[in-house]
Amino acid sequence: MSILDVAFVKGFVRMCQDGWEQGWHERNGGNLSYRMKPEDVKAVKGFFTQVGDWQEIGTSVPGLCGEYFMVTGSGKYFRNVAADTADSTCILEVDETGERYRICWGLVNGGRPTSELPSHLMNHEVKKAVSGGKHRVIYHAHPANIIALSFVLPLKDEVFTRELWEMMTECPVVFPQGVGVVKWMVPGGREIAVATSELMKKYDVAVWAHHGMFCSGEDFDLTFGLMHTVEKSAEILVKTLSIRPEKLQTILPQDFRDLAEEFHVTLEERFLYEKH
Ligand code: 2HA
Ligand code: ZN
Repeated sequence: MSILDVAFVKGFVRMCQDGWEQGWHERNGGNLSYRMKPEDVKAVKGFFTQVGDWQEIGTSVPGLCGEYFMVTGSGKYFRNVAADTADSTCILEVDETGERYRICWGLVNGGRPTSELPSHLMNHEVKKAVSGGKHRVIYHAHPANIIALSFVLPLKDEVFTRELWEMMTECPVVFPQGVGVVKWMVPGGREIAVATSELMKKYDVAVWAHHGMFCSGEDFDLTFGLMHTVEKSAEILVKTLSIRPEKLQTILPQDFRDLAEEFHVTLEERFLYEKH
C-alpha cells in the first residue's frame, strides 16, 4: 500500500486537482492545509522515514500543539500535486510549544511548507476552537471574479456579503455568517495571518483584497464547495455589473428574512440594510 492510497491523502490531492481545473491556481498560486485526525496519523505514520529538524513557524499556535497537517509546498504548483504528490506537498507536525514544526513526509526534493503557513495555522487554531474541533480544512485560492470585485466594491464585510447573497438564492444558506474582507496587505507574514484569523472567529470565508480568498470547512467537499459557491456568485455579479450596473430587480431584505425562516438559518440584520 502507498501513502497515496490513504483516504485523506486522496481527498487532498483531488481537491488540488479540482482547484487547478477551476483556474484558481496559476503558477504557484494558492495553498491547502488539512488538520489530520488521530486515525489519519496512524494510517501514515509508517511512511515517516525521514523526519526533518524543528523549524520556526513564525507565529505561535499553542492550540495546535502536537497536531499533524498535510499542506502544499511553498513555490509548488497545484497543477503538479496529482502527478508528483511527494514533491509538492508534505505532512508536518507542530511541536509541544506551538512555535515550531517539522516535516515528517514529502517535499522529497527539498523545500518548505506553504509561504502562507502562519495564516493557515492561525486560521486552524481559531476554527478548531470555534467549531469544537470540527473544522479541518483551510483553503487559499486566487479566483478571478472575487479578486475583480475587490477593485469595485467597498472593502466592507456587509457590502461583500450582501452583494454575493443577492446573486444566487442558495448563497445565504451556504454561508449564512457572511464573508469577511481583509484590506490589501503584504502576504505571507504574521500581520495578514492575525487579520485573517480575527475574521475567521465569525466567518468561514475571508476575502483578501486584490489577492484571493481563504475558506475554512469541516472536510474537503464542504470547503471546496464553499470556495466554488462564493466564486460563482462573484462571477454572476461581475457579469451583471458588466451588462448593466443597476439591477432591474433583485432579492430584497424581506425575501432574505423569509428564506432564513424557511431554511432555518440566522442572517444578521447588519447585512440586510436598505439600499437606495
Ligand atoms: O503563491 O498564493 O499567497 C502562494 C500564494 C501566496
Ligand atoms: Zn495567494
